[in-house]
This record gives sequence, structure tokens and C-alpha cells, in this order.
Amino acid sequence: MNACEVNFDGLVGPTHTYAGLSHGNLASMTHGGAVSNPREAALQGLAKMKCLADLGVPQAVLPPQERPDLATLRRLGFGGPGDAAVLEAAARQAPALLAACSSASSMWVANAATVTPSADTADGRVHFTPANLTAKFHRSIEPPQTTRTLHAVFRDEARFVVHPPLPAAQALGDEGAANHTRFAPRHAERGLHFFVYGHASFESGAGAARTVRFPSRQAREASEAVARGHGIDPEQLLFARQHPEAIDAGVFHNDVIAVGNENVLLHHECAFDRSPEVIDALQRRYASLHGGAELLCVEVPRARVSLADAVGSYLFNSQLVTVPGGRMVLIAPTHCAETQSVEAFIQDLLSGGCPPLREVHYFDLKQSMRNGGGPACLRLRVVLTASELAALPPQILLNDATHAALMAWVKRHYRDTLVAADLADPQLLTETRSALDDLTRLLGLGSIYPFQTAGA
Ligand code: SUG
Repeated sequence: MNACEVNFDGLVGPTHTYAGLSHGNLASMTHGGAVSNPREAALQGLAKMKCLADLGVPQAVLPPQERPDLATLRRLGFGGPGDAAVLEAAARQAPALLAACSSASSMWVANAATVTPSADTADGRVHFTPANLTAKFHRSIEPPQTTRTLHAVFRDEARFVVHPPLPAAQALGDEGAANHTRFAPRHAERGLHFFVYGHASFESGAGAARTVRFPSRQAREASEAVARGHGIDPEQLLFARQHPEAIDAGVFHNDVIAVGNENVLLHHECAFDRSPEVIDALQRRYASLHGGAELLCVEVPRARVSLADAVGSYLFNSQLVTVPGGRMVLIAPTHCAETQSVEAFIQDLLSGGCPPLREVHYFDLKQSMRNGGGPACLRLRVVLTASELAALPPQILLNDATHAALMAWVKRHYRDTLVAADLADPQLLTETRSALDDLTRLLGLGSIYPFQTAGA
């Protein structure tokens, strides 16, 4: 099969703010109340996408969600004759809810859905399950729009299946691809699906979550349900528990402490509960699926990089990608270059510690990083065959022309400062809707937002 991995990056929305909404995500907790710059955030994201496209890695974009989310604010009881009255009532009575309903958190599309390529599904189609994101209120309002957006992008039902999100309960908490890694000698081949969860909801005793500081977000039962729904052969599945100590140190998703690509897994010593057993099981299963081939697992010992440095630098939230010719490249946040222990480890990896890895590129993604969103959070990996790729709206693929058009679009519509008080400004809502309306035209997606279809 001829297939490639396409990185779909979430465009940062015009209401990007720092609202301190994610307990357990240290960067979000630290930066609540800071002044944000939505324009810079969106341009930083586009610069990363352009670099990947220039490296020869197929790159696409996913649009942001409509925020503030007026429909949710109305459901929460903020009424009035028009949208301005709803915003005013929310700002006066419950500013924290207005902030939550305004978050641009859909930019972190690693949490948008779990994806299974057609090589691994029973019916030979690509399967998507939008994440229910029940752990945080501001994220739990994303799934309906995520579902609409995925339907608009992956619209060919002969090739793609978009499932409904799992039922919205903590027992089935699902945070999407951030806790899922697929291994294969080449993206096009059958994959081994590695699902990492924080808690098992229906197990007692030893199975119960044992974090003491922060709650876990991903339930084992959710990962199992997604894998079942996608029709993945049980031979191709492996489940492992996150180390509770890691969650308590700020590892709210597995992609903050481990990253994989094709035949490589880079993970911290404290990523998984019973790590040696997990790595052994992964390597055995991979070898049995691929005629004895080796899964290269590179462990980063805590003696070299502490959990605090791993979380602070977001080393493991780097993207590990294969570029044409077969070598691998690390797309890392600049925080890694600025953290001595991490920079030293990366240099060791480049000089033989991880043979396929040849290059590192550092990106300034500070606007997103201040909310705990690094390079890998901003992208959803979708392995597609040539004919599946050809079935997408072509404008969503990033090339020089679409990149230039999106840069101009951001510069036309985005503000360069935003604070909580601005969220009640009805003008911001008008600006946002006009930006999104332009964007759906630019990306050839048709009408996907409630404001575009209201009264239709
Ligand atoms: O869900 N931050 C996001 C960051 C998501 C990162 N994604 C991955 N690791 N894949 C979250 O915690 C903070 C928003 C605020 O505080 O304003 C936020 O939602």
C-alpha cells in the first residue's frame, strides 16, 4: 500500500487567551490571567506547519471552533434579546464560565480525535472518533463542532467513517490521539496501536488510579471502546497505564512524556507504570507483527532529565517525523534548547543515541506553550493512501499559496492583545465570525459553524 502520514494542525482561533482552566496542566495553571497575543499564536503555528511542508512532510490544517460559544452560554442560562446581552450577563455573573466558553482550546487537535488508518481497520476505511474531552469543562464543549468539522473534511463515506464521540462521562474520559501511538516499520504497513490511560474506571484495588495531586483524564475503557469501534485486530493492540507520579508532576497526557514514530519510541523512565514490562510487551508484539523486526525504545533516565525538566521543556511533546529519504527529524519547542539537561540529551540522541534521528528543528511556540500546548499537541496524525488524500478538499493542504493566504487571513482578522475583559466585547464575536466565515471559504469546507446555518 502506498500511504503517508499527514499532519493536520489546528489553526489557533482568534480568542486565544490564558484563563488558567486546566488543573493538572502546569503551564495553564501558571499563566492564567496573562495577556495573550492571538495573532502571534496563529502565526507561530503557521511557521511550524510551513517548516514541515518544506521538509516534505504532508501538512494540512483544521479550522478553529466558534468562540465565544453562544449556544453553550445560553444553555447555561445567560439569556437576553441578542448575543451582546448574553455576553454581558455572562461577564457580569460568571466571568469564569465566559472564559471557558471562549477558550481557543480546539487548536490542540491531538485531543480532537483518535484515528485509525485503513490498513488497520476491519472495513478498510479510515476511522475517526472525536474525543469527548469530559475532564475539563472548556474542552467538553468541543466534540459537536469537531464532529461537524471532521465530516466536512473527511466527507467521502466510502473511504472515511466519523463515529460519534463516546458517552460523556468521566468513566469514559477520552482525550483522543494524545494518548495513542501507532508503530509500524513504515506508516503504510499494519500498525501496532499503543493506548496509554490514566485510570481504569471499572477496576477496583490495584486497578484504581493512584494519583494524589492531579486527576487523570484518559480512561482505559475509553481507549478500549475506540479500538473496538474502529475494528482493530486485538493482535494489534496494547494498553498501558501512565505512571501516577508522572500525572502528579504535570503529565496530563501521554504525549507530554513519550513520543513515537514508525519503529521508534522515545519515552521518559517515569512514563509508564511497570515500565520494563510495558516496553518488553511492546517489543515482543511489534516483532511478532513484523517478522521479528525491532521496535527501538529509547528511555530517557530521570538521572539525565528530571520529570520537572521533561514537563517544563516539553521535550516529549516534540514531533518525531519521517522525512523523504527515511531519516527522522525532531520538531521541538525552543524551551528544549534553553533547558540544559534536555539540550544535552538531544545532542546525545543526534550523535548515535537514536540512529534514525538526524536533525532537530526548534520552534518558538510560546503563545501555545503558555497554555501547555507544544508542537505535538497542535497536530493530529492521519495516515492516508494516495486515493484517500485525493478525496480531501484540496485547499486544506498546506503549500506556498495556502500558507500565504492563511498568513494574510490571520493578519486581516486577528487582534494582537487579548485579556479576559475583552471577551464580553460583542465586536470580538463579530470579528471572530467574520474571520471564520472567510476561512471556510478559503478552505473549501462549506458552512460548518452554527452561526453560518442559523435560520437556514
Ligand atoms: O487540555 N490547555 C490544554 C492543552 C492541551 C495539550 N494537548 C496535548 N498535550 N495533546 C489542555 O489542558 C489551557 C487553557 C487555559 O488555561 O486557558 C488548556 O486548555
